This record gives sequence, C-alpha cells and structure tokens, in this order.
Amino acid sequence: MNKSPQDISTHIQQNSQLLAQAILEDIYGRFPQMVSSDPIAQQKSLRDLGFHLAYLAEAMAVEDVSLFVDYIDWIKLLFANLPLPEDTLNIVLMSMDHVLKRAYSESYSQFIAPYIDKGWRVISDELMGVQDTFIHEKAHLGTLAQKYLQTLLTGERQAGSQLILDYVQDIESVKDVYLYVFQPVQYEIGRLWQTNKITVAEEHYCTAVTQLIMSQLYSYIFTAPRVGRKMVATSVSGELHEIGIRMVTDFFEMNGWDTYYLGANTPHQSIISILQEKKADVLAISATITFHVSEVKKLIQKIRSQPEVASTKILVGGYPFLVAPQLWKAVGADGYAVDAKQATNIAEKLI
Ligand code: B12
Repeated sequence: MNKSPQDISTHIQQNSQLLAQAILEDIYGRFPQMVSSDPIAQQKSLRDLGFHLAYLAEAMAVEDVSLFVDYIDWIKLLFANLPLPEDTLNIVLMSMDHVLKRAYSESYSQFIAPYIDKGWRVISDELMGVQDTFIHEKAHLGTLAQKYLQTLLTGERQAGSQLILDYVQDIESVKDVYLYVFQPVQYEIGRLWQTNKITVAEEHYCTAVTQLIMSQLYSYIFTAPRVGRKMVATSVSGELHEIGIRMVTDFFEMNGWDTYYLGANTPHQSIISILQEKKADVLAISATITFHVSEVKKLIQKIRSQPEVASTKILVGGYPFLVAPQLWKAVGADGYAVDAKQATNIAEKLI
C-alpha cells in the first residue's frame, strides 16, 4: 500500500489527529501514572503528539533523519525542565512506536523504524539535550551581547536601545550588531524559554524590543550606493519567525540591493506575483519550524513551473537548514547560507 517514505509521511500528516488520539489512548492504557482527567491537559498532550508526528513526517518527507534527531534532542531539553512525570519522553516514544508499528505494519521496519531507533539513541545519550549558552563574553561583541541581554531580561528597553545606538556608527557596525549581538541574544532567549527560565511573554517582549531597535537603525541601512540588483524576501506560508529573514534582507540592502521584504507567513501566489512585478534576481525564503520545509519545497516547485519567474535564483535558510546542511538541495533551491552575511556572498556568486 505505502510505497515510499513520502507516501507514509503524507499519510501520517493527513491522519495526524487520529494517530495522536491512538497514541494518547495507548499511553493512558499502558502507563497509568500518565493518565490525566483534566481536559485541558489532554488537549495539550494531543497537540504535542501532533507536533511529534509532524516532525517525524517532515524528516521522512525529505529523508533526513537528522531533523528528527534534532527534534528529539530539543524535546529532551524542554521536557527536562518541565514538571512532567519521569520518563515521559521514553513513554511517548514507546507509544508512538507501538501505534505506528500497528498502523504501518508492512512498511514500518523499512521506513519508520530507522527514525524511531535514532530517537532512542538521543534519549539515552547523556551528552545530547544539554545546551550551555549562546552568549560568550570572549566572542566578538560578546560583552555588548551580554549587557544587551541583561537590559532585555530586566525590561529596560530604553537602556537596551541606547547601548546599541551608542555602539553603531556605520553600516559595518550595524552588520556586526546583527550577527554578533541580536542573533546570539535571540538564540539565547529561545534557550531560556525552552529551559523554562523565562515565560512566553518575556520572550515576546525581548523579540519586540530587538525588532524596534532594528527599525531605529534604518537610517544607516538605507545609505549604501545602489548596485542595480533586486531581491524579494519572505518567510514561507505558516511560518511566524521573521527576524532572521529580515536580517538577511537588511544585509542585501546594506550591500546596495533593492529589497522587497514580505515578512512572515506569505501565501505562495503573492510571492509569485511580486517576483513577476519586480523582476527580482533573487528570492530568499526562510523557514524556522521544521514541518514548514515541505511548504518551501512546494513553493519552489510552483515558482519553477511558471515560465516568467522560473529562472529566479532561490536561496533558502533558517533553523532546519542549519540542522541539515544538505536540505537545500532536497527542496530544489539554488543555494543556502548559514547567516545573513554568507547569504549575500552566495547570492552574488549565483547571479
Ligand atoms: C522569537 C521566536 C518566536 C516568535 C517569532 C516572532 C517574530 N516576529 O519573528 C514567536 C513567538 C512567533 C515564535 C513562535 C514559535 N516558536 Co519560536 N522562537 C523564537 C526565537 C526565540 C528567536 C527567533 C529569532 O529571532 N532568531 C534570530 C535569527 C537572526 O536567527 P535565524 O532565524 O536562525 O536567522 C539567521 C540564519 O538562520 C539565516 N537565515 C534565516 N532565514 C534565512 C533565509 C535565507 C534565504 C538565508 C540564506 C538565510 C537565512 O540568517 C539569519 C540571520 O543571520 C527562536 C530561538 C532561535 N534559536 O532562533 C525560537 C524557536 C525558533 N521557536 C521555537 C518554537 C518551538 C516555536 C513554536 C512552535 C512555539 C509554540 N509551541 O507555539 C512557535 C511556532 C510558530 C510558527 N508557526 O512559526 C523553537 C524551535 C525548536 C525546533 N526544534 O524546531 C525555537 C528554536 C526556541 C527553542 N530554543 O526552543 N517563536
């Protein structure tokens, strides 16, 4: 019946709710310590099981086990810092395994087991799931990053802004602040949220302050002489993370390109329309959440099928592309970059 990992991946995605329900019943049936009669807790468990299945399905769709390994490692750290019964992750993976084995008996060992087996290895590996910090005082601008993070965590927006404005003097210093202050500080904020040290509200506050200060730097960003190149930048449909792609866009702008930044969660057809209208040399697509990678692939396929825009050079980037450095090829892009600086270098080579 199911002939390829992609078939099974699609099937898992389409039946995610039913599978999540079956996994929850399996957990409750076999592990009484996990049973909760609170309907809100049950809903949260179902939502989380849906996430686990989505990450598994996405890794299978692009046949890259490292995406699932990274997810299990991430969830291991997340769960370790939550008040959950001991062994929760083991139990969840055991029940996922059980239900998927039953549902996909014929193809299970060939296509699903390799992923689940890697998941087990991550769970038993003491070294994984441990993350230190993204802020290193000895790194370039490490002290500024440290001080800036403190202003965010203590709610001193004005002081944070002043720190950055005092440092910035020209385009090169803006680039440095982006890469060596804002980026590691955003990663650190993510780590603090993941390890339950700050709340979602605090994360939102920190992110909003960084976005505000990025806007305050625009008098520097729009000063570079024009080079006659155009780029369109967007986060893929469904994706709400936008600071990374905004930084990428600003680096292009600072290198003299005319840029059209569409923000987060842009529908495919609007992206194609703007590519036609602007006759862009490059399209930069960002995805942060791994289960949006298929959307990136679909968008690229759609662009390639429209003669007017088919030859636009396409760059991809964001979290899953950092985890799996070959993933850009699987989605049909022309290139990928680890950060905003490398993005401009690669684009200049591609055109
Ligand atoms: C802020 C934030 C949010 C905000 C985003 C707001 C906004 N306006 O952008 C909000 C609250 C919406 C959010 C939501 C979620 N988030 Co969030 N978020 C973050 C956080 C803390 C910072 C993101 C950021 O600004 N990074 C800084 C930028 C500069 O880095 P970057 O994106 O990597 O970009 C650089 C490179 O990757 C590259 N690049 C990026 N795009 C592109 C594109 C191209 C073409 C190229 C060439 C290069 C390139 O260049 C960039 C600049 O150098 C991260 C932590 C982290 N590690 O990133 C978590 C994080 C990404 N979020 C996470 C999660 C889980 C979620 C949610 C699922 C939470 C939930 N349960 O609802 C949702 C998903 C929402 C969705 N549908 O998209 C996890 C993802 C974990 C995983 N394994 O997948 C992270 C890693 C947090 C963590 N440590 O646990 N989040």
